[in-house]
Amino acid sequence: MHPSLALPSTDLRDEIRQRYQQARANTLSLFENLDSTFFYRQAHPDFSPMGWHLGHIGFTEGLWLLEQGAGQKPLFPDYRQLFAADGLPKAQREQLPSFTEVCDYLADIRRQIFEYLAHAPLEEQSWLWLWLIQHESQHCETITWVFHLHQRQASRQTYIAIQPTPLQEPKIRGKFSAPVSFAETIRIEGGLFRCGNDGIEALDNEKPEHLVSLETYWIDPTPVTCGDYARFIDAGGYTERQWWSAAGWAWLQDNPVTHPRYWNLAGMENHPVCGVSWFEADAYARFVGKRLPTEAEWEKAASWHPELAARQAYPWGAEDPNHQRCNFGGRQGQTTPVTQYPQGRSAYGCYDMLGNVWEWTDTWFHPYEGYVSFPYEGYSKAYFDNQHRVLKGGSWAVQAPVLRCAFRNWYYPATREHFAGFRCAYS
Ligand code: AVJ
Ligand code: FE
Repeated sequence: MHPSLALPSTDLRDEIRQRYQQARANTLSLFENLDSTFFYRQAHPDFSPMGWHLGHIGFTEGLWLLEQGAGQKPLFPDYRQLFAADGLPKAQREQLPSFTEVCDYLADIRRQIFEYLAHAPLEEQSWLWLWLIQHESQHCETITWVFHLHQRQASRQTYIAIQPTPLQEPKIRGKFSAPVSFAETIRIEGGLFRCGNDGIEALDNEKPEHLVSLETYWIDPTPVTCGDYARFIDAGGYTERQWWSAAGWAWLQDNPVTHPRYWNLAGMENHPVCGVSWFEADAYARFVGKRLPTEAEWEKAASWHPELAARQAYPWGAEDPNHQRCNFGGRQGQTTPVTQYPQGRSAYGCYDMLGNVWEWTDTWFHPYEGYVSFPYEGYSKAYFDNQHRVLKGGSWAVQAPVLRCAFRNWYYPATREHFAGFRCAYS
């Protein structure tokens, strides 16, 4: 995995510097021509203002590399309370310095970080440098959806109905609650599968690698599309109790939604559904007589190469993500049709396993046996509470450093503001 990181140490320092610069350029591009109310204001009570995320990215680098790593005194003690993750409640994060001031703060920290990089003990520390770039990448994605929430609120977009595409006959026998095409569902042979990631870039929750025993299962070649999902809506999916779990139905009564969060259908029939809670994903899967895949099932479909009998870092092999393989890095500004990237297919033939939308799985976020926290206890451990579901695969808005089959994201099942869809599986 990441063969370029196995280079001799001067090259590794250059490589890290380049990756840091690339990540920062991506981050700052999210703020170009930004409406200043978007910078300072919360778009939603659960999420911080965009400007806060920017300051927090700098603060976190300073904390781990300059304070913990280089042993320096806090550089900007006045910003600690504001930008630390455990500093202020989200509602109190609107009192921000200006964009220019935050940029100066970030640049000052970066200057010192690059001085430190010239002599930092990378032999024992490269994982921390790689952790920080993934930290920044994840906040970039949050910045992007906070931006989208603001934008949609500003333009008050509403649900527009579309014509569903004609139904195809089911090709596989079984008792299905709704007509749906199983023709292209992919069969994945059971057996022992190696899950997780012991690579240098792995976050704490990906480690250690371990064997999981899977029964033979079938998985959809693409995420569920808006066209597919429109049938669920039109068939009364949001009003019929039968498709919903008890928790899902209770959630729906408290949150009477009628379509996904990012639902604007004109011309989007072949795009993946984006902005659904886990409950909606689960209800849709029941509606078509399927279920959500477990994390291990998803990971095998994405990474296992049956002919080579080998696991791959990316669905297509070992080559780093690029724009021929998947939709990521905000380049498209939105989702793309689910079959747009044939070169990104997994060995089993699944499209869009990386990029486009995160995919909900049936698995609760839990530690693998032998889990050890880093760089701090609260990064993952605080969320091993059987209240968060695992999502896999990354969205169109994630940066390359977090795109890989083993990466694990997690949210409460009720969260639907992030760029998440799902694909279905069955046994
Ligand atoms: C893994 C995306 C849920 O954004 O809350 C960022 C990642 N943790 N800073 C989040 C994270 C600390 C986390 N998610
Ligand atoms: Fe953070």
